[in-house]
Amino acid sequence: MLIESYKIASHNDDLLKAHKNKLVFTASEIAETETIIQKLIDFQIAIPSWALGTGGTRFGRFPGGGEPRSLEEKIEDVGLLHALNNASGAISLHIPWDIPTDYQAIKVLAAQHNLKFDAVNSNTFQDQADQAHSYKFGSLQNVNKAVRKQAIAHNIEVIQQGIALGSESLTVWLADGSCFPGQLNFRKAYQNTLESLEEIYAALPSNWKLFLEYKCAEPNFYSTTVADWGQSYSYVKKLGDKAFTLVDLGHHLPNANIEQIVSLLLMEEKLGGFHFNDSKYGDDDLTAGALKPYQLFLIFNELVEGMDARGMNHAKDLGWMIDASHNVKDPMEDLLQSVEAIMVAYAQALSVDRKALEIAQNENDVVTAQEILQNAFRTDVRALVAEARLRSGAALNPVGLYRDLAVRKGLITERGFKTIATGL
Ligand code: PSV
Ligand code: MN
Ligand code: MN
Repeated sequence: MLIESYKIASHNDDLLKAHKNKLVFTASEIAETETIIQKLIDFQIAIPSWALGTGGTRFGRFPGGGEPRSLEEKIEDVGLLHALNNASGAISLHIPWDIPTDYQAIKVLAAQHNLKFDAVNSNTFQDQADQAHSYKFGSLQNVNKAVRKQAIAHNIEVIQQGIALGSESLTVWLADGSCFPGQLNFRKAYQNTLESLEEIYAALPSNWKLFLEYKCAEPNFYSTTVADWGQSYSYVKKLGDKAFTLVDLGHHLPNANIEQIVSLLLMEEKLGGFHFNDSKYGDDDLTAGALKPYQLFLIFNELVEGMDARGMNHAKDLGWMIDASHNVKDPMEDLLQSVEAIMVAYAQALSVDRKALEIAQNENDVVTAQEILQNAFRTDVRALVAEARLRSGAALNPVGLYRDLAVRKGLITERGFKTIATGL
């Protein structure tokens, strides 16, 4: 299924007048809107291949229809999102769920949809049918060297696959840890993990990055071997210049100050990228910005401040991705909503009066500092985000057009109602 550009153009024509009125008002409220719009046009958020199907919990799964049944169809789905918002120009593959049979054909298909291959993700948290050793008691940390070797070899194979596709980074998320006190020698688990990561790191091409995610709990419920940003930092610091910490918003203990973590990792030159989602209780993987939009804004506020302080390119120097699960919504609609929420938070952060904030901070004027941030957060920037889409040939209202064109219905007709996408 394709969304022809004339359909987008006619949708935009219908909404143009109302949009332009809002834009004029927004421009009267915010300085340098042209610079902000250009930054929004450049900003792309990768879509993970595992988020295109319905998720589930251990209590059940309620799939919608027309889900992608193959890597090709996953690429087509991301292509649809990108056509609608021009902000989802990359797909992140999970191996072995997404192994291409014909690399050249997959690359051609992705290029037809203007998509790049973002980070490749290894999987040592599940046992595959043909594997010799089980990951029941961990992978890179395992007390058994043969298991560690198998997990290392898998990661190196994922790098090879990524090279063939044109990816430039490997994301490692480990389920390793323990469920009961005494199960694990923490020091040895750390050392085994470090040695394993060193072998993987040695296989990275010179232009590649390794991202190490941390997660406070689950699937292990007593300890996780890369549990928080400090632990991830201590590994990536030892690994070398190509290794970075990856922040997944759902992987923190309650009330963690994620914006401060981001700021310090950036300062230490060890922030690699993001997995966006939102949560109330744990790794809920809900739509970005659905519950804590102010937190999302504060995170972007630190990102913009820290990246500008280091002269970094917002669009290119960090990895931006969604990592979400969709239990009750159409995954495509949810992903469009997440991208919109991320763009809004980014635009708000770009609109912060940094000079005034710095003066307020230096004068310990707490009230003014708070006013500046809250003012940026409470100013409606949606017209700027929409304008960025309009200028790049995407839809003024992506979810609205997705519904008007009955995209899901078309996918069900094409693929059938009972489809199961591979994913979390
Ligand atoms: C599990 O928590 C997880 O959601 C991690 O965040 C990874 O990024 C993802 O799975 C895919 O491996
Ligand atoms: Mn993640
Ligand atoms: Mn997660």
